[in-house]
Order: sequence, then structure tokens, then C-alpha cells
Amino acid sequence: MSSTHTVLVVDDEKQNRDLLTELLREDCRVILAKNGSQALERAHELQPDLILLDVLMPDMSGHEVIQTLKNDDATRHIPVIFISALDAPEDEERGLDLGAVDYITKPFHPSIVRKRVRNHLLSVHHRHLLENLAMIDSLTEIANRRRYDEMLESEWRRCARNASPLSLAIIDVDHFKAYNDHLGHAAGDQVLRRIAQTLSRLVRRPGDLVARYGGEEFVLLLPGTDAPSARQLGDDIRAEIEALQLPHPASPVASVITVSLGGMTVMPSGGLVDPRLFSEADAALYAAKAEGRNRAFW
Ligand code: GH3
Ligand code: MG
Ligand code: MG
Ligand code: MG
Repeated sequence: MSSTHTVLVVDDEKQNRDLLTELLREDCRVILAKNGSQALERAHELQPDLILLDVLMPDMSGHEVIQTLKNDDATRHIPVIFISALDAPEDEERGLDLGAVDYITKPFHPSIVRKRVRNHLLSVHHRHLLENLAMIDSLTEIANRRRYDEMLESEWRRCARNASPLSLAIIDVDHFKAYNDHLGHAAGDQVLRRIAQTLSRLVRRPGDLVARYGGEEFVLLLPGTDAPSARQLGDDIRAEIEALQLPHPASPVASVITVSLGGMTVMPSGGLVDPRLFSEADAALYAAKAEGRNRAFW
């Protein structure tokens, strides 16, 4: 667990940095900063899981460092432990008030530091597990709508920065109500799982997202994919789902499960997602349904 965690040690004295590195190397990857500005830079860039922060440093105090960290969206979630020679209760109180999760006084006892760091890393680990669980759809075990909403915002901004296209597809199972009515809800659930697996198999470029949007609807978010490539993927998905040959005796379209897909590709600009990306994809889906279903329209 903890060997994959990164801890940033910030101290102006080399002796302390060496000591803490030696102490923690078994439990985590240790990165170092010898002053406040270096600490802020490394925290921002390397996103450590935990920061051990000295208070008394010449250029910028630990108090200033933590305040800057807490005012920055990119770093405010990183837990900070103060390690300081200031050992009066009011020093400790001030450190905790500033948002530190713990306060260790110098000279420190090596095994206590190690155990406290271990405990905090365990909390970090549990928090990551919970955050991931909250982003997963329990039926299909793919990403859920919450994850999609988050990714859409961040990928929109990233594509806008890189001047690269962003493609979105909405996939809806054809005549799924009739399927449930004929074969039962449990069989319907199994179909949704098979579709999620198939989508995950076909959509596998790093950065791509497959999510269950809700009910029998799925979405694909494809950053950096232009319209021709996205259209090709849409055609492949439609064909592969039909090729699963999952019997759907009540379908007027085919005797098997099919999907309709609507897609849209845009060149994002600005920081806010343009709702037309989704509404245009939804309009294409509506057209695919209206023209007889089992179609991919872009
Ligand atoms: P269309 O081809 O126009 O999309 O028809 P449809 O029957 O698929 O559309 P409709 O929106 O009328 O029905 C969607 C159905 O999807 C209704 C609901 O029972 C089913 N459904 C939604 N979520 C789940 C689920 O989690 N499990 C199962 N088994 N069925 C679900
Ligand atoms: Mg110091
Ligand atoms: Mg639907
Ligand atoms: Mg449907």
C-alpha cells in the first residue's frame, strides 16, 4: 500500500532532511525541499500524498507555506504534518488551526514519526479508495455519471488548452423496456454488464472514458479524437454490440440486442463546458432512433 505513496519533506537543515529520508524510505517515496518556495513548487507539480513541514525556515515560514497550499485548489487536499522545534501548546494549536493534520515537536522520536506517518498514509489510502468507489457504477463496475461529469469539465479545459478536439457519444439500448418485460429485470441487468464490458474493450485509448450515464444509457468521452475517428469507433461499437448476438425476442429491430448511438465532436474553447456538446449528441441519438434504431449517427 504505502510503498506507492509519496511524502514531501520540507526542512531547511540538511541533517533533518537526511534523518527523515532514512526514517521513511521503507514506507514511501520521499521527495525533498529545502525552503518554502521549493516546497510549493514540488507540491504543486508532484502532488505528494503527505507533506512533513518544518516551521522555522529562513525565506518563508512553514505557516506561510501551509497558507499558500490551502489557498490553492491543486494542493489544498494534501495533508500536512508540522515538524517543529516550537513546542509550546499555543504553537501546536496555531499549527492545527492553520489546517495541519498533526504536529510533531523536535527533537522527534524516530519511531513515533514513522508510526504517525504510517497512520496518516493509511487514511490517505482509505480516502482514495472511497473517492474511487464513489465514481463507480455498482451494476456494471464502469465509471458512473459523477465521474463523467468531473472528467467532462477537466477534459474540456485540457482540450481547449491543447487546441485538440473533444468527442462525445451517447449510447442507448434499443427497446430495452420490452426486453425487461419479456425476459425479466435480472436478464436486463446482465445485458447492461455485457454492453459495459464490450464498450470498455473497444474504447481503450489512454484518456478515453466509458461511463454509465444512467438507466440503459452509456456515454463515451474521447479527448483528442477527431470526428472521422470517432465516427469509425461509433460504427464499430454498433456492429460489435449486434455481433454479441444476445437474443431479444421482443425487438422489432432485430432478434438480438442492438444499440443506437449519437455523437458530436467539437473544438473546445474557454473554461466552461458548452452544453451544446451534449445536446447535439443527444439530437443525433434521437435521429438514430427515429430512422429505425441500430444506427450510429455523428
Ligand atoms: P428505445 O429503443 O426508444 O430506447 O426504447 P426503450 O424501451 O429502450 O426506452 P425506454 O426509455 O422506454 O425504456 C428504458 C428501459 O430501460 C426502462 C427500464 O426498465 C430499463 N432500465 C433502466 N435501467 C435499468 C437497469 O438498471 N436494469 C434493467 N434491467 N433495466 C433498466
Ligand atoms: Mg528549520
Ligand atoms: Mg433511454
Ligand atoms: Mg432505450
